[in-house]
Amino acid sequence: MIEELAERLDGAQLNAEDTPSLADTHEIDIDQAYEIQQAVVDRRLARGETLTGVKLGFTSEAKMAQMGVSEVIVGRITDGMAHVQDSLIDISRYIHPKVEPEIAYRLARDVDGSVPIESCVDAVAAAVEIIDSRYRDFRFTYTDVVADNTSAAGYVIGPWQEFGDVNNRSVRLEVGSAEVTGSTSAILGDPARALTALEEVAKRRGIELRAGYVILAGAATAAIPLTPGPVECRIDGLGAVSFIGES
Ligand code: 0L1
Ligand code: MG
Repeated sequence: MIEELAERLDGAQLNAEDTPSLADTHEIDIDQAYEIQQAVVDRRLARGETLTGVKLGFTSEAKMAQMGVSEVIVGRITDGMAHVQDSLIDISRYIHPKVEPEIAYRLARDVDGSVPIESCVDAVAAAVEIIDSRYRDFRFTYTDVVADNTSAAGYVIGPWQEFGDVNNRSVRLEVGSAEVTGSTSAILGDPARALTALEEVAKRRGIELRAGYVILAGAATAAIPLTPGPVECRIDGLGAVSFIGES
């Protein structure tokens, strides 16, 4: 079942075609969901992609309450998802992409539990995450979204800054004429808490946190649809990150 469902999710991503919720036809527990995620990621790696980091989801109280869970979810990001700042991004490769303003951290050393995770981080940046659930109409259960690598699809990182406190910073994300604003404190009350939450889940799920990895700490606002045209995310004190979506 694990490989069959991973194949289905991987095919949905490759063909940019949605698929029904796995929960419609399968009973999957959270352990199996992370196994499916691993099998999905393994397919990307087998095609030559490389792991570049990890991402967190469900980092706002509102989203946890909506999903009826009390734990963040963790997915994997690869170089195949990475886009360069100010580049043109072909959004036709996605099914129904949305964007989220995020804080990105960079690991300078492996996280092995010997020192606090904060001391493994050397840089922080404004980032935009592109999420693209492989499920029809973004309709999924908690285990569905874990299996689907937490909707990971793309990301753009702004200029790296020296690691420091980035809580209570205002956030603005613009996609054409659509705009959403918020604060970095929406990420678990302080984005630094995403680091400890990540370490705990990663340890339990056997997810490695390696030197050089990017950590996408979670959304600071609700996601908004990614449409063709300019996208810019600005975070107070961290500057801006932007790209242009083209269809
Ligand atoms: O990165 C995220 O916060 C999204 C997690 C998955 C849920 C979704 O696709 O909305
Ligand atoms: Mg996100």
